[in-house]
Amino acid sequence: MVFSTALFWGALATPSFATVAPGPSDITNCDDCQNLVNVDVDSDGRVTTADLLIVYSNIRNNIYTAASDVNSDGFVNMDDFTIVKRCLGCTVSASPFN
Ligand SMILES: [Ca+2]
Ligand SMILES: [Ca+2]
Repeated sequence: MVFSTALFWGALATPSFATVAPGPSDITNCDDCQNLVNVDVDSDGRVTTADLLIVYSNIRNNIYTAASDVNSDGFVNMDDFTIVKRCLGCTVSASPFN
């Protein structure tokens, strides 16, 4: 428990964390969708409009969930939406957050 708390605060204190998060322009193919981000928001193994709608709904309602924060930058915003949009149709591993 102490160890995981330290990891959590360590991640928050790292100033470069947000700048290294992948953005929409980093997503060029399904390999990027698999390796750089966690785009399977509903964990069904595919990237569909259902994933897109979950992210969109969370943006609209100002709800943060780790699963919807597909690029893990601490925010659920249009970057996440655009990344999921670019990955539509890809088969990926399920998000570790669900
Ligand atoms: Ca999905
Ligand atoms: Ca994000």
